Amino acid sequence: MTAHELQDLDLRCINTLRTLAIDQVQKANSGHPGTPMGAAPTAYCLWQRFLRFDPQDAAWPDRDRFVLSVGHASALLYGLLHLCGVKADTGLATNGGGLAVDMADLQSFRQGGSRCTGHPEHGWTTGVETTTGPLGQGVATSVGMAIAQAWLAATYNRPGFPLFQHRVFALAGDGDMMEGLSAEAASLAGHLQLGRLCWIYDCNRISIEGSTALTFTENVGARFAACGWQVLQVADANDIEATALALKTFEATDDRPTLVIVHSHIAWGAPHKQDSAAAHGEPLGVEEARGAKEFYGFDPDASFAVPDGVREHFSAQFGLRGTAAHEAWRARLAAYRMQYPDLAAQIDQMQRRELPDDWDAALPVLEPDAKGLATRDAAGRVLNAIAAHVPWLLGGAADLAPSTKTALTFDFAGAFEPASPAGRNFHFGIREHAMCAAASGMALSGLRPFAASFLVFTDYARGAIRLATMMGLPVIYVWTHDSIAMGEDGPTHQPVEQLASMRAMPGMVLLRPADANEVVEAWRVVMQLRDRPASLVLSRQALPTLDRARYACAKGVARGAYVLADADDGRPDVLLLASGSEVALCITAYEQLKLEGVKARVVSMPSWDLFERQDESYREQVLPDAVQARVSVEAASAVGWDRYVGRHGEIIAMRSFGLSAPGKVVQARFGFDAAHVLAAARRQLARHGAGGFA
Ligand SMILES: Cc1ncc(C[n+]2csc(CCOP(=O)(O)OP(=O)(O)O)c2C)c(N)n1
Ligand SMILES: [Mg+2]
Repeated sequence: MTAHELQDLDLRCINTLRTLAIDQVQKANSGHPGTPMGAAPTAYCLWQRFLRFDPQDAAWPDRDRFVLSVGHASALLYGLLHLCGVKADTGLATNGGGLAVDMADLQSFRQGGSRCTGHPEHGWTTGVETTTGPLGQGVATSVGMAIAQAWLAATYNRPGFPLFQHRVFALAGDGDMMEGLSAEAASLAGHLQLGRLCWIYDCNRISIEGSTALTFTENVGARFAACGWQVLQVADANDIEATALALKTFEATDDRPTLVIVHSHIAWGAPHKQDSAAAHGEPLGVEEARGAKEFYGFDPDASFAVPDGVREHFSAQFGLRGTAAHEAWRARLAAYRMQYPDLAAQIDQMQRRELPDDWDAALPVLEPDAKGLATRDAAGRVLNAIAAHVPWLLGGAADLAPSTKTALTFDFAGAFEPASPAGRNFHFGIREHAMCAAASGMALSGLRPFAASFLVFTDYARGAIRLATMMGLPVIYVWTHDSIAMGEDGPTHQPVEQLASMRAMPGMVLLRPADANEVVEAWRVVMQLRDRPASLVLSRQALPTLDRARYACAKGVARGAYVLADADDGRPDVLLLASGSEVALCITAYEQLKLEGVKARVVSMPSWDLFERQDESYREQVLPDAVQARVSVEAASAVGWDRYVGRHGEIIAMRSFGLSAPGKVVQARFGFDAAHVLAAARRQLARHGAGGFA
């Protein structure tokens, strides 16, 4: 093939990506055609000439990652997956040929059931490395993927066996660059010198409201340079040789991440809409689409056309390079397995999200202790006991590790820093949102990350937590200082509504253990989750370690709620429900009621989510309908507790923000003491009478 013919073929492929995007959006009458048209050459150059990705096996652990951070430009990604012939993961195949995205999917873009969803959804469409759409999330998640690569390489590569050497690419837009999240993530990536991370910024200077001249006039390149990135410019997106040169420069740089700023034109080739916000988020329209196709030299009346030679060209470059690289990797792994069987077994287990046999060998059992310890302290001990046996359990806090007690303290843990990328303690800095997005990226690469901060600061990270939950990633969040009882820092630091909002996130397993032994059981539950994240919600203040000979065993935590203390005959007249630090108050009230001859039951409810998944008979056993006298106690928003106490039960909860004062004072001020629980129990008994047990 002559250079001229090759150029012609490249252009034909690029224009096919453009027209497929135009047609997807046009047929759906919904979507974003402009950026797929403008960024098609950039994405084409990356996929065709650089990306190492086996179309036969999109889950190959050492594949290069491509993150479409401009999630609204999903039509571009679907065109690429289709033309590259990427095969669907087992279980995900739709119709003919088992492609990740087949022609029928393209033609039903944004319709129910299509693999071509409005925004790319990980786990639904093969080849979508992470769910994107909320701007900034993709690039921030890609930082976690690059962290994972560095850690995997430092931990498992051996001389002659570069098992993990993939690169992580993200395609970003003006919106990604404006979001604060990307600034946090870029700062972290620059500090960590993630040399295998490359963000490509499709700079078309258009967003929804018009030109970025309206709102975004900073020098992005200078900002990234200041963060320690290599910054490269490509003056014209259509010049794929210039893009290739920039990507080669990236490949040759291993001591810092690279930002390639590619100057492009939104809706390039559309006769009237090029360079206009009108091309951002609505179909071009029939005439405009025809005009663009004519401009590209395509038949204006054809839709979803794939000209001769296009698929073959993708298969000859993208396909061949990927399959060859994967093949070489397989051979390398086979030889590695002979020489390092234990390490290979770890890699297998990690990729399958399994745990080593002895992961729970060192879990402690704590003796009763009236003074007790804070659940954050207990959790720190348990985390260390587990992490010593699970090499890929790693993470850190957003500059709060001394408070969240999440430091791994065993001597071989180390800190993840540029000079020590096998370290397992991460210093994410005061970047809660980037920390959580990075944790998602790490989980997507097979690691088992934990991320920690104060519960109140989940507000800063919610966007990333929400996507992790949507993707079903087994990230472990450790949220401490879990109520007003944290005290003197005052209402700004005292969470109130965060518990309810975290419980409202579909799929999130939230656990708020009541004492040290519940913490052990909570960790046992969390570690065994494979398809959803968990939030461990922990106290700053000490909580008594309950006497499990006197009260029920903490194993009940696994069922979400359990009868901790009961009436002697198992027929209580009043139920006291609580989670976390308020359980001990209920126990005190229970003992007092017992002395008075009142039959009470204390139900510890560390996790509503887990409880709701129990069968009806268990739930009835714990919360019998016959007993209507009910009190719930939780130092957080009342939202949701009526589900468990009924319309006529009593909810002791927070109805305002907290107060700056010592924890005990704040607790008493808002009614979180045994006296209030007792008074409420008596009111309930007076109202409902004795339990309805026959
Ligand atoms: C966090 C977040 N805020 C707002 C939006 C809505 N939104 C989608 S695309 C877009 C404009 C993005 O501009 P740009 O990245 O330049 O994309 P282009 O218009 O060039 O396609 C906005 C505001 C979003 N998806 N995510
Ligand atoms: Mg733009």
